[in-house]
Amino acid sequence: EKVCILGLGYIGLPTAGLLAAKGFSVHGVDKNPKVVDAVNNSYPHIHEPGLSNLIKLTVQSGNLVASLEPVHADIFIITVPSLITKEHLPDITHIKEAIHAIAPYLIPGCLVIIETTVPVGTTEKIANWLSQLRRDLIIPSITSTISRIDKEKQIFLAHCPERVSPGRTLIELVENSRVIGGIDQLSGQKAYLFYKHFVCGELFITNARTAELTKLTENSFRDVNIAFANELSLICANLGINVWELLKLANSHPRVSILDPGPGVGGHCLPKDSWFIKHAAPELARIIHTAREINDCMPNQIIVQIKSKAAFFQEPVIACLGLTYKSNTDDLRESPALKIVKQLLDENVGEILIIEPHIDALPKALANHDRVKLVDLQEGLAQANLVVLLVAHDTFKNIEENILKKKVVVDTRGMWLLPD
Ligand code: SAJ
Repeated sequence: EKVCILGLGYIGLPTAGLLAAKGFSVHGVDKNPKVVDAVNNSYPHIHEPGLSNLIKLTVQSGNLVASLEPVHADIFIITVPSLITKEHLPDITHIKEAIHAIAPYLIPGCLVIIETTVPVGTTEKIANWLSQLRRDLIIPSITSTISRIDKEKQIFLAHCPERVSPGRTLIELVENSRVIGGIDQLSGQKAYLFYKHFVCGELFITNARTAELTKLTENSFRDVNIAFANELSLICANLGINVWELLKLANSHPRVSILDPGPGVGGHCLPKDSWFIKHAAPELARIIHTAREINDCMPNQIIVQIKSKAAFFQEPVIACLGLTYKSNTDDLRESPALKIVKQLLDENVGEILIIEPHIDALPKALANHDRVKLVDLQEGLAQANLVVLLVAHDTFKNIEENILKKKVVVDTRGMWLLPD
């Protein structure tokens, strides 16, 4: 079977490689010519364990080809990003563009799958767009009953949100269970049969709206739980209690499982998805909204802490350990650590030494500042008087205690401050 995947990013490219390795003929589409060239030259533009080899093998075997335009296929998978505006409103422009791009290539019997996390009601919207773009085809809707003749012109549509954690993408694409939301029953079943080829986790079939809200709920659950931990960290700071000890003790209860506080919640997904729920039910999504506000204010809370410690020194030299949005990745999307560093530089708090073993150059957002340098761990620790841990990369675990004892430390991840 031929699969056409739109959007060769964090989800699309690994999925393309995996399907090509399973024997599907995969045509990957991206509007960025650099991405297309990189894939066709067997050189993936994103870092993910195992991805480089997979792309090399599948491109060389001829099963994976990338281009700027879609082709006719049996299955279309949309993995372009959904976005959020500055006003926290959902923006599904890229999805609309992708649907317009595939419309001319749809053939009767083909299946369109939306893997992107989307606001509730988007799959229905897509069904409407498709029916307007292709009046010669029958696009099912929840209410439609399709006559026998029409069945020959029918296509299928389902939402099957991705669930992978960057850094474990190739494992989780196969092992995680998945929720499939068909726009109608037959579409759900068609998508089920497709995912059965490569997913060994369970496959649950439901309707499109439920699948959409399920995905948003998963990420929002995490956002709310982290906000609870962050709120506790602020309460603890106020009461002179070590939050890491508190959480270790509270989590020893069999029915308590609080996540870790930190400098804020980043990445492309968690913050955006909570806002999608808020947008769908503004009056009702109260905890979800408050949680967002708490997590969003964390970088500022950390900046206040850093500034109060930097004030001990006439010439603060601040080693910032980690710049990525979470540990053991090179991913800088919506990183709270990056936000904090940028703010420290804008406010001229001191000289900043960045220690980020997962990148080899400072990102553009910091490039205009002259009081910031990317250094290695040893140099950073030697020169700094204030050490700020922003990301819990494994490489930071083994820093000797007697080195840290000589420094003023802000540990936003509890890596060093957890009592034995
Ligand atoms: N974070 C904390 N404390 C914690 C856990 C995370 O502060 O205890 C922070 C991280 O440092 C990071 C942010 O939250 O800044 C998000 O990290 P994450 O590991 O919670 O999530 P993501 O964004 O890498 O991936 C999430 C996952 N969703 C869930 O775990 C419910 C993943 O399965 C989804 O596929 C992904 O979003 C997505 O693409 O939607």
